Amino acid sequence: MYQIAGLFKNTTSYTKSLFLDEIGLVMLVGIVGKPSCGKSTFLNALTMVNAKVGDYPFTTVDPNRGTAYVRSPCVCKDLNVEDTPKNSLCKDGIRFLPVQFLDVAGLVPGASEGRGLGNKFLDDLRQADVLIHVVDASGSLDAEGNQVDKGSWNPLDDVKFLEEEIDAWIKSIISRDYVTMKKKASAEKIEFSFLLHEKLTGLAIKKQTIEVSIREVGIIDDDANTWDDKLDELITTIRKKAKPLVIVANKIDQPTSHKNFTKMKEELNIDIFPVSALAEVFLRTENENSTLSYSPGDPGFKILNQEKLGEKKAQLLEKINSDLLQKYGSTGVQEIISHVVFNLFNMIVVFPVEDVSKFTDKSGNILPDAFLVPKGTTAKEFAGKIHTDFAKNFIHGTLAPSGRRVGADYELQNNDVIKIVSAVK
Ligand SMILES: Nc1nc2c(ncn2[C@@H]2O[C@H](COP(=O)(O)OP(=O)(O)OP(=O)(O)O)[C@@H](O)[C@H]2O)c(=O)[nH]1
Ligand SMILES: [Mg+2]
Repeated sequence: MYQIAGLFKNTTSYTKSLFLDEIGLVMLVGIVGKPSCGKSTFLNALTMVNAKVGDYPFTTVDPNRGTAYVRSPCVCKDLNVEDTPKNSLCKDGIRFLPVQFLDVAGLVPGASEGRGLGNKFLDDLRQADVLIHVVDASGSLDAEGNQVDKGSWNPLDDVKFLEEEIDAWIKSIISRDYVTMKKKASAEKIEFSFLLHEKLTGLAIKKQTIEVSIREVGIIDDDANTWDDKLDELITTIRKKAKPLVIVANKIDQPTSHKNFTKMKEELNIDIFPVSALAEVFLRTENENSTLSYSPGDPGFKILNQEKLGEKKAQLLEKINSDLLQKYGSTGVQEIISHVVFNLFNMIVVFPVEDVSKFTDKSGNILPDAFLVPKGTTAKEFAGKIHTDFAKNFIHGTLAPSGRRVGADYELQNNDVIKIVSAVK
């Protein structure tokens, strides 16, 4: 049994499945933004890893990593069993599935040409499935993260510059060999999508994403003469698909933030999430100190020990309650994980087992692993995520508790419990 107090730390109670990271079944979310916008605070709010925070630019140089958990109703309730999770946690019939977060150094204009800490941090983000752009919604920092008069900076400029900078980074990778690629394509009749996929392989960009983007912008894949004019548009299209950006309006607790948040929502016309990373860290810390009871995502808290809390913190809590929780419904941090996993990526949860009558693995653990996979994943693709040999030698899948046999093309459903039967022992 895990301890509730340890649930949201990177605790030892979270037993890692052997193959989790190796096969990329855990999503990786990169946290980006200009210096001092609150990236490390946001990581701490999600994971309580204690990354260093400072009110000066470039506090973070080397990336910080942490695990946060997305919630999903667990199948244990429907099956009426008490589970023994291994790769995730289960509390009161809710599974908490791990999602990895990476907080990197701040991004300043011109980083792709080496300014600030240059491209190093972008290279740290190569494997990220999605990027969260933390924006200082209070508008109190310039482009370099230096403090300016509160509200005097327009956060919309941050959104634009970050997109441009990531595009410039991808372009710099392509540019190195662009001329050679074109020559090769013409001489050997090789398609652009093939060459680009090879070039961008380190960024974990799928070939299909490149092919779709090429079609979308109207480039002819095997005609190098059509590439130049649309190259910038192509890079932006690929970036949007391969590294989608979620915008977080951080420091929403500040007086100048609401106006900027509304303006950003109107002008960008996309989902923007109001967040106070600092308030979330405070609430979670006090929960761990047992002065109050608070669970991430809760719309409120309950004070447990007024005396230990002290007057100053009690006043701060009152302010958090009136200016933040009552106004926005929560600190906003937990919603972002759900949004990324279930709205943006359309993930479903699948439970692989060995024994379909007991829902156990080889060691008798009940519903040990729960994996997030994209909706539309087939039984065979899922087998391949567990082990490439399982896909190659796939025979069939067996669903629990029905015992129904399913073939390679069966599309997995949310909360499917499945045994993969393959010729590999
Ligand atoms: N009011 C308020 N302050 C915040 C919030 N989040 C972060 N801060 C403050 O912003 C400052 C910078 O926070 P960091 O988390 O170090 O910012 P960063 O983006 O990681 O900065 P670099 O590592 O230098 O790029 C600190 O003083 C934080 O306390 C928030 O939600 N509200
Ligand atoms: Mg930092």
